[in-house]
Amino acid sequence: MKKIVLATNNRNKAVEIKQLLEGWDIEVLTLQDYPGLEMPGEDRPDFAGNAAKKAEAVASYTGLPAMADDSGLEVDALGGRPGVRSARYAGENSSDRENNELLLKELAGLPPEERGARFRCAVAMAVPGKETRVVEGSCPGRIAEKPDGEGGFGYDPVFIYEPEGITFARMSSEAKNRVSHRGKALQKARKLLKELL
Ligand code: ITT
Repeated sequence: MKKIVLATNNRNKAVEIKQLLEGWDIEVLTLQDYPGLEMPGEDRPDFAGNAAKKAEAVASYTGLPAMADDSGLEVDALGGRPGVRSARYAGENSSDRENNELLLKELAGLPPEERGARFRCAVAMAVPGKETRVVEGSCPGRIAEKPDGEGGFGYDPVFIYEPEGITFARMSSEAKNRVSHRGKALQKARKLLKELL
């Protein structure tokens, strides 16, 4: 059976990615299968560069095809922040709750029409001996005035998906996957995988 390694330490991402590869004749390994592997820092200015860097590090360590996701939230009123720093927005080891609190504080007092934002995701596929390929997806929405919902992870409780009028944290994982930045990027990544594997 063909194998692929998911180059992420984020369990929630791994679950979403595995759901989207369900039904494929492919064994999905994760970084937990390679405890000796140290991931490189995410120091590139864009999602695509960071995703490629993560996937290439894992492909060269394991000798197997690797898939990495780099993603984050861009808020219009903050000039696109937190962007590539989304995981570390409120500090180096900040929790989802701390990041969400800081975001709501920075946007305090802004009316709904000035709370526009988008999630973005780049998925990179690195196959030893081949050129790395990157695909992207985005999902527009609006930042809520307070957190709402228990599902998802990260900024999901404060991100309102406009067509439904509810936060990602209130949507089922299937419904979120159908419309999310990661879902869209992974639909494209499925095509890439067919070509590359
Ligand atoms: P890896 O680098 O190990 O994959 P990470 O959590 O550090 O895991 P990123 O550097 O790509 O991942 O940071 C992305 C951050 O953006 C993530 O921690 C969340 O806070 C946020 N994010 C990305 N996708 C999201 C989603 O679908 N829902 C909510 N928040 C999301």
